[in-house]
Amino acid sequence: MNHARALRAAVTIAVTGVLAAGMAMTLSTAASAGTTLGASAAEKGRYFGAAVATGKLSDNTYVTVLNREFNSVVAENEMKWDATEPQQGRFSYTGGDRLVSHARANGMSVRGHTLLWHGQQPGWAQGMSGSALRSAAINHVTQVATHFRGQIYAWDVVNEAFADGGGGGRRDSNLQRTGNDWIEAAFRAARAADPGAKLCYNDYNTDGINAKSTGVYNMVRDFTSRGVPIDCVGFQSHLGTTIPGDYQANLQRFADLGVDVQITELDVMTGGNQANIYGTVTRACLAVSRCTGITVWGVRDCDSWRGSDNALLFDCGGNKKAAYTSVLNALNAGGTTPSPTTPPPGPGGCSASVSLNSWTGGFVATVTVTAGSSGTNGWTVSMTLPGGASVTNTWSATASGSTGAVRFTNVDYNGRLGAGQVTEFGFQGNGSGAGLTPTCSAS
Ligand code: 9MR
Repeated sequence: MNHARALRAAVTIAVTGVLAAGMAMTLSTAASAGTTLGASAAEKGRYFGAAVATGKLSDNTYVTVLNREFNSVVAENEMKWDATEPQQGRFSYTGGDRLVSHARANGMSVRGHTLLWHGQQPGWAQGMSGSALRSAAINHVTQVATHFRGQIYAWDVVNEAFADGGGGGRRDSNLQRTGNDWIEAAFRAARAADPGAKLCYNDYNTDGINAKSTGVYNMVRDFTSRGVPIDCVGFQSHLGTTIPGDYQANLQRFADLGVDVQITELDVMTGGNQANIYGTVTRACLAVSRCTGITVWGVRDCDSWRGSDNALLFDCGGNKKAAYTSVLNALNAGGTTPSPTTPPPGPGGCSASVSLNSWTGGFVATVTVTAGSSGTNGWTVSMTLPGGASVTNTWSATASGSTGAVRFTNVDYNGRLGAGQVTEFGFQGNGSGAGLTPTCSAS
């Protein structure tokens, strides 16, 4: 039992003092279970997100379910190349910015999807090749990641670059034909543009151990061994009526390479197994300590690209399906390993954790603030920098001091957090950030 549950258990026992102790414990267990996907995932140090079509943000049922249940969002289409750079060098961020402000206003984190992909390229890029395409692609990565700098938890830097079938090799595309190193060039450009974002490779049909996922695995192993910046791998998990028996083992083998893993586009064919498969995916993520969160690819069945598959957690009226209950029960079950990067919130107050991207002479710290069971009106994170280290630049927080004991206070848009909600800020420093231990206090 974590602190929040212990506190609630104590409160429940106090108010039900006339009941037998066993009865009181039964009640307290039920009361301590999270009641929304986001809050329950946050209790396990993870996020639970949905892909959003910003055009639906004016649909009341849609927004009610989205805001109640999810604490992370990703743009279903609005941050893709055709949307963000419809003409070469002319950038358009209307939809992406709208999603980011919705997320900020509601204490949600944002996944960025996607900087480079063979799909949904603008016409002008589809017609390009060679070094002209390479420089246009890298410029796209730099411009878009710079625009959203500090606001994205994790970017799908490259999407779906591996071929289906047995070879485990790259997919042919105009990007691939610019040279096999296009993926690492994209990751390096993304890191330079937004050093605080986690950088992911994202793909489908990689949900078990197979030739395609092994191809990705070999690339990630190569990148980490050569210092190419990669932090995470996304497993889309567009599933049919079965789930690979080695789904969890596959996540674990990537985590063992030293990267985070995320379930990024989950949806499951309707049918007898749907609820079970959703539960199995959720349990697999909870069992892998570096699995930091799950995103479903839409809110209601009728919002899904899969049409009549009825592949999501809510029916078209916004009602919870059996699959929803299966996910929630899995999130609320005990005995799982918390993610190292986002600890569960304590009772009341807030908690904070830090992840570092370091190089010789400098570092970027990304700090995750998680509200406790009472939520926050504002927060302050304190930490002591090692000797010789100093803060040079801060985003999504205000720093007081730059050396020694430094305090970071929320800015206007990220101070108010609901119970279990998560926000991030970051700072860049000179020197070493090794051993930073943040403490959080809430107001
Ligand atoms: O859900 C997206 C749909 O609205 C678009 O029409 C489609 C176009 O390619 O892309 C869908 O999202 C895809 C995602 O970006 C990458 N993985 C597969 C998703 C489903 O096709």
